[in-house]
Amino acid sequence: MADPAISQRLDELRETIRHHEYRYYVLDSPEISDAEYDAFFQELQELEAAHPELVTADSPTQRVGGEPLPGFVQVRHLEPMLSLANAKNEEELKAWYARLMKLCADAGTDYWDLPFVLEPKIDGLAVSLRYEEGRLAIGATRGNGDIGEDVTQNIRTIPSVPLALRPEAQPFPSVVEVRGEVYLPLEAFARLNEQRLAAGEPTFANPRNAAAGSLRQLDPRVTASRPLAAWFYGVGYVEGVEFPTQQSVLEWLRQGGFRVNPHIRAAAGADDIVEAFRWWQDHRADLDYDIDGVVVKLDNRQLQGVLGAVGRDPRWAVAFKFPPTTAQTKLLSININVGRTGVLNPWALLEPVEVGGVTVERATLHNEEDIKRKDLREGDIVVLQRAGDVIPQIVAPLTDLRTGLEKPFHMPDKCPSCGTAVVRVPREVAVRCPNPDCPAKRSESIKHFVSKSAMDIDGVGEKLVDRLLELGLIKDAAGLYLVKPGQLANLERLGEKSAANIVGAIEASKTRPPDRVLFALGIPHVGAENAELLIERFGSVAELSRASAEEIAETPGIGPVIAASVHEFFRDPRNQDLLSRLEEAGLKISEAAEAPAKGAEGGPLTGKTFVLTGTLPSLSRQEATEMIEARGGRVTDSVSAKTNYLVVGESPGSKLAKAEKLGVPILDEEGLRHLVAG
Ligand code: JCF
Repeated sequence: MADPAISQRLDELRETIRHHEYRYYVLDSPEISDAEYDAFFQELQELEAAHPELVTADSPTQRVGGEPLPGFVQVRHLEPMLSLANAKNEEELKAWYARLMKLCADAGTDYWDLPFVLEPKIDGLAVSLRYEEGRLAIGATRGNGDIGEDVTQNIRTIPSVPLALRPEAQPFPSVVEVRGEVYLPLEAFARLNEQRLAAGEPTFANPRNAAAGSLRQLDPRVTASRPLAAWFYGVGYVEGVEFPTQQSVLEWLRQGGFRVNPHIRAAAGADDIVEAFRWWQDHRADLDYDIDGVVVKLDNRQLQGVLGAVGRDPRWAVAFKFPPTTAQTKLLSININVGRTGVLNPWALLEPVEVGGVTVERATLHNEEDIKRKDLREGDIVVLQRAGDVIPQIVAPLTDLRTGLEKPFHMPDKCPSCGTAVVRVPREVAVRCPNPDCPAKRSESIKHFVSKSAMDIDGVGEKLVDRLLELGLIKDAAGLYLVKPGQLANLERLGEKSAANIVGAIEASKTRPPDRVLFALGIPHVGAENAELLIERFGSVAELSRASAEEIAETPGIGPVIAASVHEFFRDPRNQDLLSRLEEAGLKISEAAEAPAKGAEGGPLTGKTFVLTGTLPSLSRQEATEMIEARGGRVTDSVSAKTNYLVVGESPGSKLAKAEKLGVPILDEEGLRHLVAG
């Protein structure tokens, strides 16, 4: 017989630990420190080790038990697990709603004002947990809806899953199936992939796959090492209890100790649903788990029963999906583009596919290492992802779908444009063509020169640049200024009028300020921002071209690598020649930059760099810029470590995330006004 004092202490400890696990994992509101929790847990472990006969299956120490399984056993759900029909857009949602209202009317229900429940649709794995006499008996995957796999020993390792129902779950059914979605939080997903990468193991394409891989593990110790979590949203079979509404199910789940998503809300009417959908669309990026839409459910369970299902899809619920931001397609080939600095940039030609509302047929591949790391091969089926307005990324190949005919990628050792042997830059992943006369480099340099953020020569596009090079009408950017309207008018499909316009645009570019000219030269590491800093310091391009690397490196914000790059560029006789021909053409090479606007010098914002993103409530971009510049501040386009403030309005872009990552202070319009007022 066990010592009653020991049994009592064991009960107390288990009760205490369960309570604190519930506070921590389910309510996200701990009452004690980790150390205090650990002390209780250790005491329980020691007491159980001394009295193994008193260990119970639902003891908090028993989440990981047993050895790896030889395979999964199938289990039949007591009540089938349903799925959801999709509504892909507002139109489909409204059609679903109208059909539902009609069905409700046919069923004799007053159909205006019917309450609905809206939940975020978790992009995880559906599970069903069977509790018998309040204890977790079986945890199963959805499978085909009727029969799933028994993953009980893995489900038990998820700390937020109650091993026993809390007695507050009233009424307390003798048997109940609880339905929910298991997922891997995004941060845990990122960490897991980092670890796998470091260990040379294949990475997971997305958090959903990672959660699936973690739950369908034969060794529960592996599952336990993955910080899975779960949200619960429903019940299947329930012995002897009727829940009148979905809200009452959710309330019972909360009472029973299950994690119920805090963003679940009520709605009435299609407009309400659409409004809530938009809210989630705007806020999904703030969540630490992926959601792929909103689940819309009729609240009344009796009505749900009357309406029934079509196959596995209930008529009383729908998944109102976000437009997909990922897609799968075939990687047709990996090609090389030679950039203006000679860097060989691989890019992917894809079978055209729609991602997030746009058709994509190309993706950048960054560099050779990136391709190797992801093990991308020509012919692979790949997962594409588009986040917001960003260029699509290839996330990963689907290695399961390989046929064996896929071709691994090798960086060419000769420049694809001119055939010169490429060089690997020490300590850089890049591979460069060293040939200064490489036609691809020439063409890319000129395209950069005429581009919007550089000399902004309207009408001179990529095609025209290539055509002019082909015909030998130009050799470099300076050649543009010698082109005659007559020469252009002879080109295919170019009338006299457009030829005159183009020459006019080239002519007009001569007035661009020195920092734009410097940027347009395309010196490695000299973007628009660094060009501004350099001109601020040296006054003119000519002055800068005579400076030593040390003098250049003294410029605030310019490091030795940039300084060396600038110095090297101007030492090259070809570049000196280009510079003098640009000067002859009339560009501002020796001419100093105009003094900053009156009153700005010495203003309260002198030396401060700002970046604007999103729409401000009352100031236009132009107005905000003028306000900052009038006090001596500068406004630049991209966020970097040198940015002093990010000013954020409605619908900010990726700059916000970048600023947060770099720890750049963030202001709203009011904050900006305060700062400007000093
Ligand atoms: O979050 C989910 N993935 C989710 C899936 C939420 C629900 O309320 C569901 C579901 C699948 C079927 N409800 C049903 C009936």
